[in-house]
Amino acid sequence: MFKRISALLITGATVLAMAGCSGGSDDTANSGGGSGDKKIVMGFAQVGAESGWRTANTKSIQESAKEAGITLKFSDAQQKQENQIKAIRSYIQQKVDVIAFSPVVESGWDTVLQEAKAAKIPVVLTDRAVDSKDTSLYRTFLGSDFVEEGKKAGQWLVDQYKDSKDPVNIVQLEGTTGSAPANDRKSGFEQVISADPKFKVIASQSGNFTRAEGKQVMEAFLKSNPKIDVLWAHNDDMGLGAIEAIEGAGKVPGKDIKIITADATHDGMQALADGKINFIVECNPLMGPQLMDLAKKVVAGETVPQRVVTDETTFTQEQAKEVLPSRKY
Ligand code: GYE
Repeated sequence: MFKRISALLITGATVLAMAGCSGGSDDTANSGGGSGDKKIVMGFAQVGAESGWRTANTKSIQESAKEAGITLKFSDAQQKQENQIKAIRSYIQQKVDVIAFSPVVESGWDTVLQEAKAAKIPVVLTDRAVDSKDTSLYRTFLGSDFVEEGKKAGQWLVDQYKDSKDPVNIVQLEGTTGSAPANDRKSGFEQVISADPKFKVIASQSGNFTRAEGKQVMEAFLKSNPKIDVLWAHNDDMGLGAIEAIEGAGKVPGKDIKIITADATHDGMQALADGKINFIVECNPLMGPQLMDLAKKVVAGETVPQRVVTDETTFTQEQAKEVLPSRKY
């Protein structure tokens, strides 16, 4: 017993030291009294703090861990895969009961996932997927259907322009290169708009899911493309950054350039209600309670579904005005 505690303390110190160089970590550890019922320990490797969505997601995970009586070890990878891999390795060393993480990109996880499997620590993917062929490397994947989200964005556009024959020039702000939501939202959108050749994506570039980069890339789009009809931004934050760029160029967001985004965070919904965004595809970050539930089942050795899809909707400007006061993120 004492040996186990001191081993934990030592590895805990190593992790804190490591986290110091990789962007921070905090243990929301419950003191638990040191004996009695054994609390589940979860190591969670978060992507970063790049967007309003991510902030809400982190809060949901931290709060629901507390509510579920799960000890959470949390690290922020600052959008860098190598930091996430380091965090996962440290959770393996600490022999946590379950590892959960939201993979910043889809590829390159097989080695570390095999290490977790060899250590018999179950892994739950949350929010974003990996492209590993071997699905036994993780127990379940909880998150949205990003292809479906892209399709919803495309469908709104098709409906908007159904009576027009003129070309529609679209620019796209993509999420983090190589991430599941960027890959899938792009592909879902293209699948729908490609049915009609009047829709043309004239420029497409990553804004890394942040406001600052969304603004920067939109400024460049505006300089090199005199006629932009529509912006499809893979998240609200990039859309909000782009709005600043559009206003800076003397154009009216939502009118001169129609804007579609994904997430439906509070700031995004406010801009939608104000008429600066035209349509938002919801992506729900409040997956903490479901995650804790799955973690408990997985640790107890219960069977869980391989895939748990989050329920989501879409919002027009009118709908945003109605629901804004009751939104939780
Ligand atoms: O849309 C974006 C965030 O993975 C679904 O990541 C998530 C995305 C979300 O940075 O705002």
